[in-house]
Amino acid sequence: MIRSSLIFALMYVIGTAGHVDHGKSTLVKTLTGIDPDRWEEERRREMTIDLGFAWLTLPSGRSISIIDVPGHERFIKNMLAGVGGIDAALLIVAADESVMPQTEEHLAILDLLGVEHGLVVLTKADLVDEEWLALVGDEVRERLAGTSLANAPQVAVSARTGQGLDRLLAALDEQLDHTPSRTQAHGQPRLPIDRSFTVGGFGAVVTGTLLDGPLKLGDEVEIVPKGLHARVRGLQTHQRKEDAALPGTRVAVNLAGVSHHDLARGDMLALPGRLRPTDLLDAQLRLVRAGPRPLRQNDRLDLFVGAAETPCRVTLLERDELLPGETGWVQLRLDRPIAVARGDRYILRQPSPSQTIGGGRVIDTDPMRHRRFRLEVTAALDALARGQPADLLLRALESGQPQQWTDLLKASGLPESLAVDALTELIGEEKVVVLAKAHKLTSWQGDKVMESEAATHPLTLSAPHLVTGWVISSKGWVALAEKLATALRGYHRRYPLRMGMPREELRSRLRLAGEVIEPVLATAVEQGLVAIHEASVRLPEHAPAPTPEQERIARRLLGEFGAASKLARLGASPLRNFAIILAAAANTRWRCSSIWTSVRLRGGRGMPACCIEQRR
Ligand SMILES: Nc1nc2c(ncn2[C@@H]2O[C@H](COP(=O)(O)OP(=O)(O)O)[C@@H](O)[C@H]2O)c(=O)[nH]1
Ligand SMILES: [Mg+2]
Repeated sequence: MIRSSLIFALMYVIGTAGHVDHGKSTLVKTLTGIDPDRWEEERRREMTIDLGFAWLTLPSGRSISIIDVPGHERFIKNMLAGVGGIDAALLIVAADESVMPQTEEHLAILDLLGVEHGLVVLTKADLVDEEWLALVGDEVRERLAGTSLANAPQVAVSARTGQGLDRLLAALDEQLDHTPSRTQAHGQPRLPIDRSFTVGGFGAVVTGTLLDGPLKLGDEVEIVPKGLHARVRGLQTHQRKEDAALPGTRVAVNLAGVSHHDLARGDMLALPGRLRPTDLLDAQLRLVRAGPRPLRQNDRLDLFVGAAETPCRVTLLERDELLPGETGWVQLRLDRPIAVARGDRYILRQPSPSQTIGGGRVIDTDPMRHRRFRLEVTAALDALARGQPADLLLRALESGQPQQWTDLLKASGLPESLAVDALTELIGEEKVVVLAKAHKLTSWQGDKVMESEAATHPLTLSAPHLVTGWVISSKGWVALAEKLATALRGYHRRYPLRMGMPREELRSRLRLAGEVIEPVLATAVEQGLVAIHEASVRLPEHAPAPTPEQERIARRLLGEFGAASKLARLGASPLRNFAIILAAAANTRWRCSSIWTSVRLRGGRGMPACCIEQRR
């Protein structure tokens, strides 16, 4: 039966961590009834080699997945493939042995991955007395100080006697009350594949912790970096069929159109074309405090990110060497392209002797090859680390707009390629408007030309197009357009006989810089907000006409000159023009010096005319 996954529930993925033989797998089996040691060899050797998966419902009704990891240092790669997508950790320390090397290494990894939620579980409590247990608790607390798990509560349990198990579940529930769920993420789904196998009659199945967005039955997907295409034929979470899987949950995906022989741990399942593989990364790197040695320029290390791993070389961008505990900007040059996204956490290990060196956050997945010791490079990375490129760009824009693209680029501190991508994204989301090119205005003579020019507005962005361009946030544009309309409306009310407001007057009224009024007007024309006639700007619906008051004055003047009856014979149109001229004279700034009731021009028909002078 297909359960509707629209029934919304927050889900969490919990990972175990800790030294080999400290009771991780036993605890998972005791809590869930599921033996996480799946392989015959694991059961025979009583040792976890690969990742194990189990699930349970907490007292609160919350559903959690548990990833059980191997503790033995030889299998740390498998541990890293599973720990990438967890929300919280159970750091497991056997009460009879206390902190051991892989307790430390797993803790360092959780810290580098930024896992802030979790519990310390002191297992095998049945083997020690209270006093000893307290000593172990103190030692663990000391080791946790300064790490992301510094505030993790401790619970003592025994899988053998059942002691503390209820308290453990309650404490976990309480931790998750404060742990953000990723279930509601609405980005593009991606699944770092941690297992691939075949199920008789169904074909390829891959599993992983789904990230960033929901995956649906029938979705077309791509396997990155291999470039294989497939279709989602089946979805399961906790062995239940679903028609959609939510991010932040463990998912098994049955794929049509691809063989499981072509798939492996470390591949990424994503929507087609959404994730480009990369072999060059910009990243923030922190070295573990207890690291073995300084990191030097061009050192060779192993990179672990998501479920993927590859050898790489490290370019230290601002230092000659980085000491244990220090943080710096690096560029990672990968031996093989992998699928990775901005913001992903990663781990670096040295191959021999095998040891975790450091890790951090990926900042740019499509950087240029940087030269070292460049201030502009590290400044751009600093900016990127502070936020998403689109947010940074919008923030920089809103600090003063409209802004010329080249200035905005500088103000945002972003590398150009990222900034152009961010701008394209913002335009797509209708959050930013690129103002039309000003030069169009000069060629505009009348409304017809304006319309045809408007149709040539560039639909695609390129950096050269932007170089001289002006940009404004959509909010800023709406406000500016409103000010523009208000200014024109007021002007038309005061001077109904004038064609429009002089551009220069409008510019100073709107407090715009000299060079920006033209692009603003060009855009307003394109959007049909204003029309332009020579040097004046008007609302499109405005046509010069006397007010009733002006009409009245004009008629009175005509009457006073005793010409009304004669003029009337010239027809409505000239009379109206003449009335307008007279009415203009009635305005404060002008006066009529002489009026001719009929002027014959080059032998044409008689026209009413007058001479208007500015008042002194
Ligand atoms: N006395 C006692 N032994 C335990 C307890 N939990 C696990 N063990 C034993 O410790 C050994 C290692 O356990 P296991 O779960 O495989 O450790 P892992 O390597 O951390 O997964 C096994 O022989 C377990 O039976 C416990 O609470 N009390
Ligand atoms: Mg185990």
